[in-house]
Amino acid sequence: MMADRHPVAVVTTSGTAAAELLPAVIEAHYQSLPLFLLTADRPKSYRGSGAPQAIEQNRLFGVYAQPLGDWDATDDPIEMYETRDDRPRHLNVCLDEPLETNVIGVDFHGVGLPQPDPTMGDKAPLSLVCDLVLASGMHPTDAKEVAPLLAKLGAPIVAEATSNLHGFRDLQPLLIPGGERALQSARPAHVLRLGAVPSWRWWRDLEEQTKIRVTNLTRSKFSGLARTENVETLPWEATQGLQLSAAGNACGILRFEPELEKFAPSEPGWMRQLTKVIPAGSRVFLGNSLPIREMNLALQTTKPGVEFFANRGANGIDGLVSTFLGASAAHRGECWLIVGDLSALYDLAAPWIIAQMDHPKLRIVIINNGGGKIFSRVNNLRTLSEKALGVIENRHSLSFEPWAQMWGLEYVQTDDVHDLEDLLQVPIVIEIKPDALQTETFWRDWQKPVIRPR
Ligand SMILES: Cc1ncc(C[n+]2csc(CCOP(=O)(O)OP(=O)(O)O)c2C)c(N)n1
Repeated sequence: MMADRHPVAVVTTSGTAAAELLPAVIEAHYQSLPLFLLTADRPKSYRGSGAPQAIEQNRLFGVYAQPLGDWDATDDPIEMYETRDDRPRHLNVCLDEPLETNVIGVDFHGVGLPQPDPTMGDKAPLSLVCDLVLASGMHPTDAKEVAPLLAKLGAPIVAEATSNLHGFRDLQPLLIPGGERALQSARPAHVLRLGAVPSWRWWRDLEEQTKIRVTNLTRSKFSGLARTENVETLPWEATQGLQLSAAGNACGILRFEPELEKFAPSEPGWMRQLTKVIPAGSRVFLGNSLPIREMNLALQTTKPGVEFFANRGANGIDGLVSTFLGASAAHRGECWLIVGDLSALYDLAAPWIIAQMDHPKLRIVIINNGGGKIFSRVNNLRTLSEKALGVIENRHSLSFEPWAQMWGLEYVQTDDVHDLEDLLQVPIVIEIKPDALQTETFWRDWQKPVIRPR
């Protein structure tokens, strides 16, 4: 579903099995993905009686899924219709004994791809004058569609890895490295944001910068900003016929090339090293939390056909290994997950499906820094005692080797990226323990104050 934007049904038994879907539904809601939830339920007459596995399932997902019905055999058959809704939908089906398997209750044949908004074609082509492009969370096909427009525009682009723009040669001179640091010096008048809501702090601070005009072109309906003044949000279809022109020069943005070769064993250094060994045609799923930020910093260019995905709808650290496996299922090239240790620990049961997947090229890379190290970067927490910080980070010294063994997966722990070239054609868990001191030093140097352009 995430990989091709086709509707996908997830089918559950009743009770808390249905409730388990909530985090995934929330994520799909914020990513505007057509997840179809089909929950089996006990007979309606059991409700409120305390019968096993009988909970209040109708409209269980609240605002996060469009309710399609609370169906039972006394209702008319339901016919699914083509839809252009990019959102989760929920159908609850109550079943009673005797179970008749030949009764037609729901016909799913009509469920197709979300259709573009037909009214968009009637709209006049949109012209925008902007001087900075921010891009994140774009499906590779969307990135391909918009890349020629951006090349023609010639405005600087600050792009997260999931923008999938780094593989386009024409865009190389426009892609500004340095992420947050480069953005600190930017003085744009009009920002064009493409795709998902960016994770940069600079974006959050735009909230106060009401003079800076923001145009969002996104498949989700979220503007990503609470302010409404000087902010417009347009559907992705508006890219059809879009005419872009650049305003003035490069809005004062500076290029900051992180010297990651000097800091190869640090966390961002490892991201740079990984981009060099991940082969062409790979699908990469970035897991929370620092791997996403650090890859955004480290990525310069990708080999042909490398695609990036991430769960940045609600930023949950749960279900990431499962999401990666789902996104990998239909991809025949190599599939790489790069995920934090705590995030991996939140989804330890995920590999059960690997045995059913028949996918020899799964690479699960765990960046094991001994806990949720994102919290050691939060300024407000720096004054806490080591003990309190240890609790917040959930510090640990666990190894993922027994986990790999439990699921019958190959395992390697390495501090040499060359070990990751030409990996065996079997699913493998790769544990990397970045150098903590080098990581600290890199961030200290990197965060030195920016010299503003005159
Ligand atoms: C389900 C859920 N619980 C808690 C959080 C809060 N949270 C955000 S990042 C993080 C730590 C992640 O640690 P890890 O995966 O090891 O990544 P690192 O910060 O070390 O890169 C936590 C607990 C969340 N986002 N989602």
